[in-house]
Order: sequence, then C-alpha cells, then structure tokens
Amino acid sequence: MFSFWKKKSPAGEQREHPAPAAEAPPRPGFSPEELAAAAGGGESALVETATELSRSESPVDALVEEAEIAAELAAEAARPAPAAPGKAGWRERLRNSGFAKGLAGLFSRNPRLDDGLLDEIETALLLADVGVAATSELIEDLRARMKRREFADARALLAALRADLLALLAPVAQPLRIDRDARPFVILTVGVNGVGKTTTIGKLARRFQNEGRTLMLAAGDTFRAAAVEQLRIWGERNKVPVVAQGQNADAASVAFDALQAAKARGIEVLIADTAGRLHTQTGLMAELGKIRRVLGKLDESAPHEVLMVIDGTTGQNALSQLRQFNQAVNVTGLVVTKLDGTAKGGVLFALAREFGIPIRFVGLGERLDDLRVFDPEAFVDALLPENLGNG
Ligand SMILES: Nc1nc2c(ncn2[C@@H]2O[C@H](COP(=O)(O)OP(=O)(O)OP(=O)(O)O)[C@@H](O)[C@H]2O)c(=O)[nH]1
Ligand SMILES: [Mg+2]
Repeated sequence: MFSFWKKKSPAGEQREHPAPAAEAPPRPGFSPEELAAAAGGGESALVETATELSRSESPVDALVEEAEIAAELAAEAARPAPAAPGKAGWRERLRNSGFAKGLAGLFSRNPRLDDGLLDEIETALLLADVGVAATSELIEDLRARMKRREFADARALLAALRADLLALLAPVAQPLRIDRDARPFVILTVGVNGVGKTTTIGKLARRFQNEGRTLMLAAGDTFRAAAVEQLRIWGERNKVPVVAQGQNADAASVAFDALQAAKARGIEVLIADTAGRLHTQTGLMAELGKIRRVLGKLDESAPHEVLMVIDGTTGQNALSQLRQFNQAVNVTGLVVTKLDGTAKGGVLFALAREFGIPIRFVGLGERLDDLRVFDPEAFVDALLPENLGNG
C-alpha cells in the first residue's frame, strides 16, 4: 500500500529506522510513491477506518503507527506558511491575478479621470475573465456616474468600482451552514475532471474535524482505483472512516451504503466524492441524478448540499460547466479552486452575476488551510491596488 502503512512492518525494523518527520509528503496531497502504490492496489473493501485497521494489529504496532501519523501531521503543521491567513494572505495569493496586475499598473501612473481610464479598467476586467456582460454593466455604471460628475478624481472612481464589485458578490457570500438536525448532513461534491474535488474534500474533512464534528467519506469516484485509494489515504491520515467498494462499483450504490453506515453510526457529516466528468457527457451527468435519487430514498432531504468544485483557471467555460451541472443535479454551493497563480479569478464575478449560487469556499493554494471561507471583501481588496484596498 502507501508509504506510512508500508513503513510500519515489521515492527522491529520500524524501531531501528523511525520515520523522520522530514519524510512527510511535501504538501497535503500525495507523494509519487503513494499515488503509484494506489494505482496498483484495486482491492475492494466496505468500510475501512484507521481505527479498525489498527485494532487488527499488535498494540506496539498500533502505537508506532500512531506516533508516525502524529509526526507526519506535526511536520505538516510545522511547514512554514508562505502567507499569513487573513486579508494579507489573500493579497499574497492573488498577486498573479490579471485584474490585480492590470489595475495596480494603471493606478500607479496616477491616471486622469476620463474615458481612457474607463477603457483601461474595462480591458483589465475582461483580461481577468470577469466576462463581457458583468464588465459592461460595471463600466456603464461608472461612465454614467462620471458624466454626472460624482467622482472628484480617479481614486474616487476606483472606490466606486470596489463598491460595485462587492455588490456583485454580496448575494453569493453565504457560508455553508451544517444543519444539526440532518444526521448526517450529506455533502455531494461534483465537478469536471481535475478541478480539485478530492483535495477539497480532504481540506473540508480537516476543517470539520477541527470543529469537533464526526465525519465519514464516501469514495464515489469508482472510475479509477487510484481515486478510491486517494480518499482512503485521506481517511487514514485524518482518522475518518471511508466507505468504498473499489473500482467500477456503482457510484450510487457506494453513496447509498455510505449514507446507511453514517446513519447507523450517528455521524454528523458525510462527504461523497464523485468521478470528474465533462458537463457534455450526458450519460455521466445522468449518473449524478441517480446518486441524488438514491440518497433521497434513505433521507428525502439528502443531499443537503451539492457542492460543485470549479477550477478558477478555467475562465468563462466555468459558466457552461455550472449551467449543465446545475441542470443535472441542482447545485447549491460552489468552491472555486486554484485562484492562486491564475490571471482569471474574475470568473467569480461572472458566476455570481449569472447564477447567484452561494460561493462557499475558495482555494488559494494546496495547503490544508488554503481552503478559505469565501470573503468578498478580502477577495476584492486583494485584487485592487493596496492603498485603496482598506478604504
Ligand atoms: N494551486 C492550487 N492547486 C490546487 C488547489 N486545489 C486543488 N489543487 C490541485 O489540483 C490537482 C487536482 O486535484 P484533485 O483533488 O485530484 O482533483 P479532482 O477534481 O478530484 O480530480 P478528478 O478526480 O480526476 O476529477 C491537485 O494537484 C491539487 O493539489 C488550489 O486551490 N490551488
Ligand atoms: Mg478526485
């Protein structure tokens, strides 16, 4: 299997070569050996938990293993954060945004308040993928107010732009609330391939655990053995039970089993992974509807959240993705990932304008704490020139 289970046997060898903390994976993803091992191991299991696995071993093995996991987690926690949390962290992570770059350059030149300035702002918005419709509305509002002489200078116009951008995002800034009456509260994650669904589940799992909630994961991506294993690794690291049926199992049946198991155990939150699929693949999109219906048989209010993960670097294609997924499975919340290092983060404004679906979280990097509750002020201020940001 993967590295830290391999490391512990035999126990004697383990004690001679204790795993140094520095061997922990460099990021909260998966090391190449882990993924390679995962790709090879396609065996199926119903419910596996780290605690159940350790029960079948000798107490010494279990202790050694506990110490190893603790060391890995400690090493992970000790890694220096490239940016502090809070607003400063947002600015640091979003510095590659086309928006931030374009506007910062523009305003550092102390521009004149005229149509040329509006044209330049328009270009910055379009390049950042705010989209034609949202950009036109923003620019026309500013133009009308400029004609009415509402702005004393370019800085006043920028302040008005900030207010307009915040107004666009305000309706979608609705954090995810876990309804305590739902047992479990079921979160179904969906999205196209490679957008960050499984890593987001890992980050969410850690977040919920830190809040003291009990959780279970469902390995509903049954397309690749590696995908099932990827979730199991997360489960084992975080001591969260994972319900899986191995590769090629029916995803709806995995979800059904998981909900049944979570109910029986009185678990508070169940997060189900699904295989990435293109919004244009009608058969696969229909499968999502089936998962939803099957969950509804056990609890008619489930899933309580259909969380669509969108890659923030996708640009305007995100709109057609959301349209199709929403049709198939009624999306109730969004996570926009990879906003660090993209020039296209402006797509959030386009999504907000067109759909009004709550943006629950954004991904600002690959570390566990880089999944942030969406904060429009922190986001907008990170995109605008610094001296205006706090105004
Ligand atoms: N820079 C950055 N990378 C991210 C972020 N979120 C996820 N990733 C990376 O995106 C890659 C794909 O992540 P996965 O979680 O495997 O994506 P997935 O949607 O589950 O993929 P499939 O199951 O193949 O559809 C990984 O390398 C992640 O580390 C983020 O916010 N920022
Ligand atoms: Mg995945």
